[in-house]
Amino acid sequence: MRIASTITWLMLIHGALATQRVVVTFETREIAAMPHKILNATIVRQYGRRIVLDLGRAAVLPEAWIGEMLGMHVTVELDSMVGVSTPTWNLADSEPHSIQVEKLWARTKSIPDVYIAVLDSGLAEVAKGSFAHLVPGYDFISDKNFSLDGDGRDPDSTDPGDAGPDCLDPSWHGTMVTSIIAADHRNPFDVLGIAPDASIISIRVLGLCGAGYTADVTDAIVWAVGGVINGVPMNPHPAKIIDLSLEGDGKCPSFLQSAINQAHDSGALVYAAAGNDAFDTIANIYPANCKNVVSVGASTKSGALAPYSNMGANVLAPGGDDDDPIYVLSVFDGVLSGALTVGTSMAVAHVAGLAALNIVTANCPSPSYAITPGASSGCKCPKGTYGRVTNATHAVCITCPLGQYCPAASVACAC
Ligand SMILES: [Ca+2]
Repeated sequence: MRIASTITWLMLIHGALATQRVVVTFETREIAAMPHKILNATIVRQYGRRIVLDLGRAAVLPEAWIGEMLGMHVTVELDSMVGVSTPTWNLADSEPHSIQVEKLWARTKSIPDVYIAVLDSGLAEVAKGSFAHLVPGYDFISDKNFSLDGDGRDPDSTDPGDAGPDCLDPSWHGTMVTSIIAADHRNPFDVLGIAPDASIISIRVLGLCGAGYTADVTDAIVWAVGGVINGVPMNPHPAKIIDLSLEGDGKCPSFLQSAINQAHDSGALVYAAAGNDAFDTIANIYPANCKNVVSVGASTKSGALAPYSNMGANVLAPGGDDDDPIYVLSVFDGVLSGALTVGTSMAVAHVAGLAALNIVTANCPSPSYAITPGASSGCKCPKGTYGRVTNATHAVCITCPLGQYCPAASVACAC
């Protein structure tokens, strides 16, 4: 049986890449992850139970033939569909557990005066043309051994690729996250950003293998909201929304908390990933566990907590799973491409994008945000429930599924 994400896999290859590709589905992800050798074909990527095969200029490769080559039963799908631009499951109004953003787009796609700081690995050069409103960011990576651009801090937040000896493929994480928030709808891969008319401040804090120092993240938060950082010119566009699709282990460091408090006091909304460790609590995951942060866990197409998502976040938003991942912009072989990914990082981006819409529509009482830290909104879910973003204007309290951990007071504001 094939799955809904098939369409997005197919979209992965229309556009810049002209060679023929197929998606091969195995019975388990363990089998898919095993080394496979297939004559005249290249394995492009393994994803969950699937691999993507590049067949070069081959005409048609029968399913039975590939199965025989692999020595097992597999499902093979050919790439033949092009030009699909309808919203994927995580965005569509027709999906009960998406953020249902289509109707809201008829009212606004946000405005350039809404500045969203994305603290991540930066933006790939080839992706920059796919955003309508990029304003100057900054590279806050201070350690030359992590920066991969040959120097420390500088005004260029371009992601040079974060691969290294211990991580052979660059993640393009910042590009994926930012595309969920604000990809221009005219991009060649039909990735539909949630708030494409908002302005993006891409701030680089994650380098080699997607890692970075918390102190750099801390400075970047202060800078993002217009604070002073020695040696760095002031940010002329203070952010109202901060996306922290990153996680560290332990209590919230006091220096990080101070920066978050400064952002909060400036009126900025700070969203952080619950983390992808399948823990039953975020007590030891920062910045999700910091005060004045809305922590975001990942939900699946069916509305369930995603299997990798840490529990105990303030709200859930689409992060996807192997069967129904999230469609994003990324880079393959040096060129812009559509791609599929999952994670609480992607869930955070959904909430950040929604916030950029809600600031404009003012659907909620002042401050005009649907999803605000409980301290300022007074909206909290009772014990035994958690908040879930159900559409563009509401986060509602959901009863905890049996056996799942819920924090005593999750944040959710329905308005
Ligand atoms: Ca640098």
